[in-house]
Amino acid sequence: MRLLLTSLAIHLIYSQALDIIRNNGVLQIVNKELSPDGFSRPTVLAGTSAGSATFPGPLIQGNKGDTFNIDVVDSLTDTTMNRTTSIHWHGLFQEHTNWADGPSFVTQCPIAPGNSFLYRFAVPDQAGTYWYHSHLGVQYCDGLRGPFVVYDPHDPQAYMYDVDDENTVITLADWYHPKAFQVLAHGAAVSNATLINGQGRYPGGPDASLAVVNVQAGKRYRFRLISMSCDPNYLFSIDGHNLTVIESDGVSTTPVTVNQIQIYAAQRYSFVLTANQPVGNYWIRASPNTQLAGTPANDPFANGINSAILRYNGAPNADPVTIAPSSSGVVGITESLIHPLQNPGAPGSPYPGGAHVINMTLGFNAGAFTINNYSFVSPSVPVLLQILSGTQPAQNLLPEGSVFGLQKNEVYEININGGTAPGGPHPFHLHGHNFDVIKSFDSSEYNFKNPVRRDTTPVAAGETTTIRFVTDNPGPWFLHCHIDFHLAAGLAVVMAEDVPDVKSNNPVPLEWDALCPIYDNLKPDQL
Ligand SMILES: [Cu+2]
Repeated sequence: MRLLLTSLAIHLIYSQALDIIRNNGVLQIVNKELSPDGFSRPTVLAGTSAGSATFPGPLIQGNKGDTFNIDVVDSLTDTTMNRTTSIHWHGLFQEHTNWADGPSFVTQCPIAPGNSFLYRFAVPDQAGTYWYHSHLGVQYCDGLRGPFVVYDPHDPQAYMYDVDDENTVITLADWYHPKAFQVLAHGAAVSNATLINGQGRYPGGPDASLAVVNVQAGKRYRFRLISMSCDPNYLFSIDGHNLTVIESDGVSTTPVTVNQIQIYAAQRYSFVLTANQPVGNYWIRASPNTQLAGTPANDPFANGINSAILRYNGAPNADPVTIAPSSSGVVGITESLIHPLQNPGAPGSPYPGGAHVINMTLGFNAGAFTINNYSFVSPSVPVLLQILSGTQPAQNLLPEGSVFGLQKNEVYEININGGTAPGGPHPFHLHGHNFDVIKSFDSSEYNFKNPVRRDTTPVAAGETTTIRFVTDNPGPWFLHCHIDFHLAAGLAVVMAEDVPDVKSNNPVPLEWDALCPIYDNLKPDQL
């Protein structure tokens, strides 16, 4: 009996298997006390059932070509945080289902507590690493974030790896001890802990257990690295191992081998790691650009902070004693090194301005971020509902100054200059599309031939980032900084794409029509 209990306890401690939703399932959104770093706090979480809600949320998975049915059930009760919610499926195009994209007040009214909403969408032509998160206020910083992987049964790079499953997903997240609205009110955010696969430690805190990623010597692993960050970017590395990048944000890339990956909020990379080192334990490191509150000077990894463990089968159950590559030995990834494996090349003509040009400049004024001098404030009627109700042309859509009308089947070139906005680089994310980054934030070179193709790219102060995409997906699509505290402070616009065809292209379900009337009748303590 004693033996049985011991093995059970070990199982409970070391079993970190993610809950999995295969294509169809329920996502229960609940409040729960959680102490992933040894500090207990109230959170907002997703689970396949109310009792099993976790951080991060369940892994949603399926194959290229599949349809997904995710029933989001709002069971939130904590009146000190938002009780309404909505979920965005980051990186998925939502062709013909703009209504299922998720951002509150852009494509839907929030889901009310005690209610549910079925997100139903197809993924006909995408495969790779994605994630989902709340798209209401700063709710995802309180915990509502999870991984979403679309597998390609005919992956052209399958020959490069042996293992690709739920155990090869690596999530990075910033974790805060105060609630997100308190962090937001404080101004510049400094996280308390870095969680890798939902586990971590904070400076001065207890020795909470760290995430362990298991490998077997000789095998090749496709790790899917997801930044679920609300703010910091991370320098990610695994001691003693090279990382061969083969995907950026759901786009297969020609392989490029590095030993460190700088990953910005909401970005994803797949990398192949060959377990070719002596059997042992190796530090996995994720150092945030803004160090954790209380981090010892010059040691961002003291006592296992910002760390997890890569453990070979047969290695002792012990902390690694490995050393990070010296700064001179770092081989990092930049966007100039990343090229799409299939159909490379930007749309439009191969010179700056060889497309419909839109210029945007970021700014900051009286505590709010601005784009071309307008700070985004959520309209009371979602942009999609405004369009379906007949509001045209695009310049009549609210919020005033924050909606850009785009004509259909054209190539657009967006120049985003970081201007004087503080807190950068700002990782800009466009919903409904991938884009080609013909000029990255950290380079003066243009690339029209094979630029990185992705859905989130940084914009730095005083520098211009230039992206291109084709307007083949009618709908209002959010374009915003993915530092969630900056989005909440107005760093966003809406691209109203092909407004005349939005209605016929995006038939909405009756349940979508019901969201706003229900939401508009909520009492203050239900919002
Ligand atoms: Cu930002």
